[in-house]
Amino acid sequence: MKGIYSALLASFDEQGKINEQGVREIVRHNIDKMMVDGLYVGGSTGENFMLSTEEKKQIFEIAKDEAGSEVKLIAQVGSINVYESIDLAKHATALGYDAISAVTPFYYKFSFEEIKDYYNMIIDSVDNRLIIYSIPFLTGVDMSVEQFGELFENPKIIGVKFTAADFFLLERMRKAYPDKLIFAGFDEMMLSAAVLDVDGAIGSTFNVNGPRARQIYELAKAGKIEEAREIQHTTNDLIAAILDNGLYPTIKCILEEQGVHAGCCRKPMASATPEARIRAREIYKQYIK
Ligand code: NGF
Repeated sequence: MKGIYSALLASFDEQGKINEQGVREIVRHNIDKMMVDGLYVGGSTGENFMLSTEEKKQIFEIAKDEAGSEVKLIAQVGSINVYESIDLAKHATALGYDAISAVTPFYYKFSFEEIKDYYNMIIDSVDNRLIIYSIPFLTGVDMSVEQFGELFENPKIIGVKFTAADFFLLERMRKAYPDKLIFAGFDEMMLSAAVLDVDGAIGSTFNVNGPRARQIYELAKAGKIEEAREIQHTTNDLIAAILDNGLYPTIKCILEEQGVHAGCCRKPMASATPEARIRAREIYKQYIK
């Protein structure tokens, strides 16, 4: 399961309906052009938390149907409705997903015991493996190295997608759990995470910057830090420009520039304005074309 995974974007039409052909094109672009090792389906980048259960299942189905066994597939099934998560976990497992992942339950201030119960309920319902999705800046859920350790006591919980800038915690986790998979979640910090020996990375910008992401990761693993740093600098010029212009709408516009029908965002998330589209074209020409 190690390697570079694109956090898969979803494609919607102007009415907010899933554009199946667009999703298929995004999958193909990631496999054929970005050359990623896998896809993380139904994450933040997939605008998952704004979708109905049936729509989440549809995205899992389309991605699996298009990707087949060409790359590894991880289905993000987390929800504060744990019964929905279980339903999604069963669906993704039946489709043949290589692993499931679940964001820490959010909105309410759940205790650690409740969070642990949530993870065990989800993974114990399926014959599959689970990767914890930790993204404290969006969920407000911070866990300690010991708490991760308690979750890892379930052997079916095989790792974590670590979207945080806490490199002290990351280093402690790496040392404490050498056999668990740790995926870096912030693309702009990939070099630092790779130096700490993560097992891979999962990111939104890999949908348009996959080859550079792989270079950074592989150079860092080979100890070629200066070369990796140069590519991280260029990558971060790109990421800074994308963030400044609107993260997901800009990545979608950059894909559209390449003939991939990435479409609109799902409301209440706004799609790119005409000005943002023009800026996205400039970003594409400057950093990617
Ligand atoms: O989009 C976010 C939200 N984070 C992604 C990634 O961690 C999320 C990250 O690639 C993800 O993998 C998913 O669930 O879809 C950033 O977009 C990127 O580093 C730019 O900040 O924070």
